[in-house]
Amino acid sequence: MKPMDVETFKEVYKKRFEDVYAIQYHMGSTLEQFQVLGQVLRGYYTDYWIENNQEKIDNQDKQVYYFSMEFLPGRQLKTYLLNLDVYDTVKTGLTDLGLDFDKIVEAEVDPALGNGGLGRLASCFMDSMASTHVYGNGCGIRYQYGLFKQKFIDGYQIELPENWLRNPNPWEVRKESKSVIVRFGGNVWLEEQKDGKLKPKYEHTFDVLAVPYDTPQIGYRNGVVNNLRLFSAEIPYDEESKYITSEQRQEVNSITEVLYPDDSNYEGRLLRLKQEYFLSSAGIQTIVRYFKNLKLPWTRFPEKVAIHINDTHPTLCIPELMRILLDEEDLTWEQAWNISKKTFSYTNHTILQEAMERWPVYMIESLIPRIAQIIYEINARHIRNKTELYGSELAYKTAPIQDDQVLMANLAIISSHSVNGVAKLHTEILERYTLSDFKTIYPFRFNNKTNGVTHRRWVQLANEPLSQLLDKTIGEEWRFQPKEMRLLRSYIDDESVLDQLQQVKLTNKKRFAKFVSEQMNIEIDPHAMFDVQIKRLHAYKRQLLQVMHIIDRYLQLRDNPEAKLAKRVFVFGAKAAPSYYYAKQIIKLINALADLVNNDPRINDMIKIVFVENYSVSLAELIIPAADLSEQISLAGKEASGTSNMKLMANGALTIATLDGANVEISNLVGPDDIFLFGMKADEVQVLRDSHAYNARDIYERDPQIQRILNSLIDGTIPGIKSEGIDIFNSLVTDNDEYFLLKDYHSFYQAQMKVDINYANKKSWTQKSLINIAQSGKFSADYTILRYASDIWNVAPETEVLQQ
Ligand code: 26Q
Repeated sequence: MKPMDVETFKEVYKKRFEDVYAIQYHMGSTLEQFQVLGQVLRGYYTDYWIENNQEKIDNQDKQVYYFSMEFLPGRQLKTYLLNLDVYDTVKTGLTDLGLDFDKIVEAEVDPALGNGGLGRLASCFMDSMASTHVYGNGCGIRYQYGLFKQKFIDGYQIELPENWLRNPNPWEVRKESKSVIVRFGGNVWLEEQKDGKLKPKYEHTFDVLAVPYDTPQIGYRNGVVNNLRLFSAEIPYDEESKYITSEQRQEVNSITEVLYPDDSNYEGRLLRLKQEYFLSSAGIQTIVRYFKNLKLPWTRFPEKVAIHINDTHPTLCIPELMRILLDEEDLTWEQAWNISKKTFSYTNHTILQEAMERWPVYMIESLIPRIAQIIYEINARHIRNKTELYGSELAYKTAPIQDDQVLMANLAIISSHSVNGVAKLHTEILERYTLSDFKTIYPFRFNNKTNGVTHRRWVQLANEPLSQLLDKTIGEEWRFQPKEMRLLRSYIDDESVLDQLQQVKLTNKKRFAKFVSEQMNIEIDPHAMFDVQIKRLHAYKRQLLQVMHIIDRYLQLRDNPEAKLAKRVFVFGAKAAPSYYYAKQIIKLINALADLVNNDPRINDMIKIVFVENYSVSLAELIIPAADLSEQISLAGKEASGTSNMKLMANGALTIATLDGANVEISNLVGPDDIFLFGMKADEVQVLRDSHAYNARDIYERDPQIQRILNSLIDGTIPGIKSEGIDIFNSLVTDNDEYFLLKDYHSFYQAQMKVDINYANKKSWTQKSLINIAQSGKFSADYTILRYASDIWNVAPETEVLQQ
């Protein structure tokens, strides 16, 4: 990498500051200081970026395009500094100049262009692709407003707009000259050409300009700079655009105005469909333009391009590529179909039926008529071919069009060469149940790719004290090769290392405690156990199960302040979809319980509840290193993978978990002594549900412990709640407890008591924590990406530094 020394950096920084703001650098605001640092850094990395873009054209290496409606990158500054190997130089330089490095870092906005797991995964993958030499290009939407800002008012969630682009974003580059037109609506018909071929003709279409904004994705000290391309919808600036009405102007702008805030509940809104086609069409046109520059025959397209679709949201990429190949490039259906199938691959992220995308045919027909025709043709051919081979029942059951709806998963599966789940258990459930009909027809199409997380962001940057301890103890190789963290295992009986590990945790807990004190006015004891559940609020994730456990402890402590229970701080971070009424009631319940518990002198500060407002990537970076216990308590069979489980593990938290998603793999890696398992297994849940024998009211009536907890929801014990208590009570008792909380409660409670006992023994707890850290390297997204690269995308990165 290019050298940069502290003195040169300081000179360049000062000069740039004065040029831009015409004041001395120390007179600037933190935001101005950040902006200038951004510019200086950009000046430093653009050479690499240009070089990489040129190499891409010269070498003609196969490109991967990762399409996702969501990216959740978090702040970029520290990642750039780390990966460019100038972190210490810049930090020292700024400190020498009398500036506050940490404050400058915090001045960057955290782009919230995603809801949760799926978006964050996309960003971990962008980081890992660059770091493992995979030529990966992210394709997404530059929403003007990201996921809403969450506020609590009187304990209720209020949503405020997240205007993340208020200040200039120093990393993005607007590439107006690379814009493309996306066509909506109008009429389309096929007209015979002179050569006898049919060509579609369009009239009265509504044209939107897709303007790309590029952000570099810099690899870890390897000179690779990939690209994240986000498209923004604008009015085309030709002569005719002068006559556009203000309604039309508004219609264009609305396409990329705001991210849909639902993460596990599909709602068939026209605007969402517009967003999906907008991304698909803009991205595919860009790829086609790139490929045409290579001047190769179309049959070689799949050799040069792999297109991955992150869940079904960008599935319209498939008929869009077909459209271009058929209509604009004059390929036959068979040629186009073969090329498409070899090019596309699809990841499924959910088993929840309510999250599956189904678009009414009439919507697709009126919004994108030519695409509708292509989907009809895919459907007709599928039924014809598969009926011949497997009979009509299977053919119809797997068809993309059913009951006048387009089932996006079906379309994605039949048109791709690879379908993967995101954890072993999840893939098994897909193959055996959810998608078993497809498994019959395409037995080799399915594969598993367990999710991963980037250790650069989640350990190296978020947890500097731990990173230093690792360097000192096992050397620095783990930074390139996260599996090397396993070397830590041999220090399991090293008192000094265990002591230092405890110190690291304490340091991180103090940092979080300071934040909680300053921002929330709650004093928490850094020696208490920090028990953390951070994820979207959803019934299947069972935040309510943890609430039941807290109420249980609270009531016990109120009866007997001397009860033998560990002192705990319960940390929650969770946003609810604005329309998800039940989830919002649970938020109110947690806040009301926090009010009660945090201020009740009778329990001697043995419990504190900290529900952080507006949970985000940046807050995760603060909370995760401070966690002792990681709550992964979804109903078995519902959480596709989970990724906070991996991040928490890597930071030395112990996991309390059901055997769901990637928890199964965590459990296998650490062994039964170093994880707290409880609850029904996925197959037991299935059996119980199918038997229709579950009776929650019965449990409530017979079980005094559960009865007491649930009664506290309706008898005034928690003064802050109103109708919420009754509704939540009813969801469990009257509506038969859809997610089996009452069934799993005792097992959960037992596991929590075991946690208490284990926590009392500091040394053995720290040993368990050490094992968790040591084993977490296996979940590096670098390895996940290498498996996508070799098994799905068929690209062979230069991996001299990274072995799987
Ligand atoms: C779909 C249609 C209309 C509007 C919104 C949506 C939509 C948006 C986001 C549907 C789903 C999502 C997000 C899903 C998600 O985050 N799933 C999580 O993905 C993680 C990464 O694989 C897994 O670890 C989690 O288990 C899974 O819940």
